[in-house]
Amino acid sequence: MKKQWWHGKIAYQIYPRSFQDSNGDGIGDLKGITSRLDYLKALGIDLIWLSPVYVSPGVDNGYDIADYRNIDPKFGTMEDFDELLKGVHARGMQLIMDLVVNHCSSQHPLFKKALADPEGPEAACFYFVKGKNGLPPDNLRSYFGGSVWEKVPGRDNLFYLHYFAKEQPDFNWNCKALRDRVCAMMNWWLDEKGIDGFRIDAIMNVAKDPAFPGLPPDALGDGTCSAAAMTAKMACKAPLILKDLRDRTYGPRGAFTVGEAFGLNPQVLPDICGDDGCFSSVFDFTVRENLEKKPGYYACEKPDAAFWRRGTLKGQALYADVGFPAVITENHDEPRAVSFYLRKDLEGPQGAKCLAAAFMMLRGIPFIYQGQELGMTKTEFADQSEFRDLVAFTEYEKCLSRGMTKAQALERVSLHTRDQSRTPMLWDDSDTAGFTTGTPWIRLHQDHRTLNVKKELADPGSVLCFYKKLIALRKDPQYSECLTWGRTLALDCKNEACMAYVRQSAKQRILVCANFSDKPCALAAQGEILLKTGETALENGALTAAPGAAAVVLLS
Ligand code: TEU
Ligand code: CA
Repeated sequence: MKKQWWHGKIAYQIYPRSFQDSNGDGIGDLKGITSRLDYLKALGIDLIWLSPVYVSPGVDNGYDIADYRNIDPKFGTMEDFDELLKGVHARGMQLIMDLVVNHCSSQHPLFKKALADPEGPEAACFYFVKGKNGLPPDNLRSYFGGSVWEKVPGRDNLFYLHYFAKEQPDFNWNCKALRDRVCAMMNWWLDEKGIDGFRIDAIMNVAKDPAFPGLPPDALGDGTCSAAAMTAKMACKAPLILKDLRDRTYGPRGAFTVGEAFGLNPQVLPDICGDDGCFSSVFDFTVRENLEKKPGYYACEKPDAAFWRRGTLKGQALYADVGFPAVITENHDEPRAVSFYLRKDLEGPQGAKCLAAAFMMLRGIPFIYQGQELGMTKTEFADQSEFRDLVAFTEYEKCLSRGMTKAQALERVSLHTRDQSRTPMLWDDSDTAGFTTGTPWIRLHQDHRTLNVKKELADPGSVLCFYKKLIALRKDPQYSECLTWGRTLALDCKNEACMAYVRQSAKQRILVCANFSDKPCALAAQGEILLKTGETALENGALTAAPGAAAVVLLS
């Protein structure tokens, strides 16, 4: 595998709605982000991924785009964007935008024209398909629930396709005119605006079987099958489409791309993220995919640290000889990892630091999600009216229909909801956590008086300061070669909840051990502790770590 400039970067995801509000309307915005760039720089961030800020009706919080070349007024203006980009570059950082092109918004002018004339040229950019006697063409189920097919108003037997909400019609990537439009738009952002690359949303979904044959019903048991299964089935077809996209846009420009690519298999990986792959990198979702297979929140209890450990190490092995993954434990679709994966008694700063050590030393580009560096835990939603995500509402109903009580449904949705990671960033101990002077669009985390940037910056033992140390260690010229490119060798600790691995380069071996169990764990090791948290000891040829402790050891 060729070494690339992006391999040593530390990335940070900003969910603009929830990062920093600058005008008191309770919604985070671009000016707010610009005002916090020094914070990110001081943390050690090189690359910022901005979730969508384009013009959008906001059905899926910006992942439904109505105008790809303008900024939504709730986030500011194009001038605000230019300011932000200037500020990022002035600090030696880079900015990548979210590219959402599996689908657009039903309010996009192209789709409006298509809907008005389903036999016209614009309609060729989407999927308009005849049904079966007024019923949908096949049994595929949207990621957000219900059929992927929506009836065209005024027509008895014609449907359009949407893998996500019905307000997010899927583009037809077999249509040349559509591809030309997307490429022109991307090149405009790269060449005219000067952004540094893209995070590419839900991208494996572009490969579809145009015969729409349907698939065998899955575990939901209502005769439908998730669109995810179709995407997985079609995975090997995606590179044909995506290499063309690459060659016409970011490829020749040397821009960085990270694909959100669910449904990969080992056969397709080299084509997706190898040396001649479609993208610079892809997110490793090995942990997540095991959860996504479930037919709904109702069928999915809280996972544990052993589950996280197994999936993470499996992902490290999967990419080892193929490509350089982007590694995550949280994003705007996933709950806070400290609460989701760890035991109750580790659901706090100590557990957060232990998880940080295990995560930040992995092979790949770490993408830290806003608030993760504070050790943010689960937000307590008092009742269902506090949810904001469209998925939370459908999943709540699904829980009830499966016989859960309202209290059980609230608890289960609270565990999984995408709203968990979308509650406001906690900047200080004021009433609204320094996020806004108004009323936040979604409730604040209950611990904002004690869990916030201001407090953690002042406390050298905080989660935030520990993240800084981990980032600095990764970048330390003495160890960066090994921590960037070294292989990951999984170690067996005889304890499922203890994560241990060695990063190994030609010259060095660095051991990482993080104990998420309730018993001390011990490993044979000799050398020098580079960084640690909690109670650890390195003596008599062994490393011991108390529950919740972690250490990074330079092996001799
Ligand atoms: O997500 C793609 C995706 O398939 C899943 O993460 C899915 O949205 C989630 O598991 C449903 O509970 C991307 C974005 O990250 C997400 O925010 C968008 O909603 C989605 O695409 C549509 O653009
Ligand atoms: Ca605002």
